[in-house]
Amino acid sequence: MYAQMVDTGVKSLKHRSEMSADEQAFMARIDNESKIEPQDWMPDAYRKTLVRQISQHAHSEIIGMQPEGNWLTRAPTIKRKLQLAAKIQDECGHGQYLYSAAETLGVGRDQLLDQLHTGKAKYSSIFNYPTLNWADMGAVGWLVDGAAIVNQVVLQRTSYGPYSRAMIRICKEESFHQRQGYEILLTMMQKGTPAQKDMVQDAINRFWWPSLMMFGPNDDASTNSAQSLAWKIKRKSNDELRQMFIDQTVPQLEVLGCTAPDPDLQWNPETGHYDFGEIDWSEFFNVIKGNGPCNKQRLEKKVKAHENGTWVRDAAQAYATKQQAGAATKKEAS
Ligand code: BYC
Repeated sequence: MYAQMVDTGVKSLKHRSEMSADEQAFMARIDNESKIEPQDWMPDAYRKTLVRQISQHAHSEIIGMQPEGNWLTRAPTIKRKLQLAAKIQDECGHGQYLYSAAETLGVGRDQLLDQLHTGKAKYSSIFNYPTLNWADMGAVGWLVDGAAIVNQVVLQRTSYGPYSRAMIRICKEESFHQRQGYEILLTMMQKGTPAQKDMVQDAINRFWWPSLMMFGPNDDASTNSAQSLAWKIKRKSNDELRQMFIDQTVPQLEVLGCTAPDPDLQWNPETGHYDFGEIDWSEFFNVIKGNGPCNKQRLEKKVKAHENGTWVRDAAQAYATKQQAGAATKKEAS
């Protein structure tokens, strides 16, 4: 399960001289920072790579609703509940924009959903961890959405127009999510009981490393990076983004008065960055293979929700068919 079965066909980077005239013209547009649009010619592997990444991104937004949905009925106040409900609805909207962006590449939404439901497509590793206490809602907003923004701000400059434009809208909303998460934690740390403060530290302890894993494997193990960077689908490498996230997050951690579960985390005045400890990559690869704490549960819930929604899709389809038939009759009569 979760082994990627969407082969993009990229074996190695092509030298410019090996490229066809179409590919060379395409690369010239990439070099000039022109956006590639749906009707434009593009290499087949560029299209496949985009479908892979955008659909994984869409699936992550949709599956990512589950860990937070778990706390909707237990939010501590009505305001917290409203904020959380709004955030979860935003994530659903992000999934829809992203599926629409993927569809511009000639793939159907049904096909993408089928890949998710049958375990052929991946979604972000982070959503396979459980949310065990209310502080987890803060940690998800602050760390998970925080990591997502670092990645997505850069993706606003991705070379494919519809993906880039979806990212601009999404980033605005993610920024609100990150702040609401941080504010939950800050309130618990400043006004909470000792037990509530312990919950915050516990949530950070559990979400710290998985958040760092969101950026993907180290650059030397990142199979897709070289080609995706050459096509400017990705604009920064996994390790660069991870470092940016750590550098901006540690000062916020200090304001909270909490610590990271990493004894090697320390400021390095020579590099101007934080040094940090080794990520447990065996855990990461195990999670993306389908063996994380919640993979099975997340997928089962998603498939069940899809099956339960069959009547809604059928009703919408019947309505659309009726509207189309009505419009055709009117046209004939006129
Ligand atoms: N989890 O060659 P690499 C959100 C896979 S949701 C799972 O470096 P790439 C939110 C990777 O797919 C935001 N799999 O890959 C929602 C590849 O396998 P395949 C989610 C991962 O694509 C609700 C293999 O490992 N954000 O914010 O060049 C509530 C080798 O990796 C992961 C996005 O989706 C992972 N973490 O780079 C709250 C961002 N990492 O496909 C919040 C868009 C790697 O070859 N995606 N893999 O079999 C990207 O920017 C890139 O796809 C990645 C990976 C940086 C994630």
